[in-house]
Amino acid sequence: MKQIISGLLGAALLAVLSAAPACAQEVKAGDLVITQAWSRATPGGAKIGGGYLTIENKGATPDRLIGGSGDIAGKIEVHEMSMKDGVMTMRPLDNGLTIEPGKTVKLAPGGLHLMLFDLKAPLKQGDKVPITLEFEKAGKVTLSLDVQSLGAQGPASADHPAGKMDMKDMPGMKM
Ligand SMILES: [Cu+2]
Repeated sequence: MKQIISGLLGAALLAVLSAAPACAQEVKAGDLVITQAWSRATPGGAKIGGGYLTIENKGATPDRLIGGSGDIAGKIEVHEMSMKDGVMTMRPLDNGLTIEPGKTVKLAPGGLHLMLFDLKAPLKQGDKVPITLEFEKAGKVTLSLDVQSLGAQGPASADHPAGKMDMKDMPGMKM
């Protein structure tokens, strides 16, 4: 399994890099414009997944992404990934993610992301997974994540490099 995934990784990364910007869906909510909402397929049995999107604030005041929900997952959190003492770690943004006026915030592998916990079913390539995001000002916004290929979800992916991060809070992430 590991060999197959690493073999696929290069091609899959290319596929994701070229496929993700092609997501044409644009969701407007108040002053916010959300585009390129996507996710990656999860291997069978995986209980967590990631979600990525781009949020532009066209208004004059800041807004904050404070949480999310969806039938697919028991819980959705906004996470930030960063290097700490040479180790990749991630943490939930307890105070939410601020989108300053005139700014665009991108959630992408290796950085900010949505974390889908307790997946009710695997994410499959080609699926459109509806989720609801909650913003402080714009309120609840429903959109769907376009699920890209499984290969990009491999253990060596930039998103959640297995073995390089502190996973004690991630019981579902034994790969
Ligand atoms: Cu995370």
